[in-house]
Amino acid sequence: MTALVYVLNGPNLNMLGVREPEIYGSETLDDLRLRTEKAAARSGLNIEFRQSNIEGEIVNWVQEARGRAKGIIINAGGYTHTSVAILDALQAVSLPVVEVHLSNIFRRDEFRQHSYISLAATGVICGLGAKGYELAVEAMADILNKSVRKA
Ligand code: DHK
Repeated sequence: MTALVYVLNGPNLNMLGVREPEIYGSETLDDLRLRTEKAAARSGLNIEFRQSNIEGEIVNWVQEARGRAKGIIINAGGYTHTSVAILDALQAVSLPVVEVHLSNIFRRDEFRQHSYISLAATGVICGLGAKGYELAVEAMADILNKSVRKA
């Protein structure tokens, strides 16, 4: 059976396309979803692609992934830098996690250079724009095929 992977997007990613395109690119969230779905089809994965501006909803989705999905790809947006709750949820479900960011968070404001999510992530992809989502899917397929260690 084809493995299911949750692709979770945090706050303000619904604004892609209009939001600071010089930083986040010109593709919309829908473009990103299509791109990610195509990459998943190539890698033999099924994805559930979601976005929320609400921290608790993301926590609920991470918990829901347990038992349903084989892994989680997450761009937690601004919650990356603030959310102990999302980190706790990711650690609680013990699934492989690939963290992704469109921008290179290490070339930006100092507060963006720390990620709570990274503490639960097998790997992090950032700074490669929308392509990063395709790479995250490929990486997840690899992790699931090889069952490499989760952290
Ligand atoms: C997206 C956001 O919304 C920011 O809050 C993060 C991340 C970076 C991104 O690059 O995709 O700092």
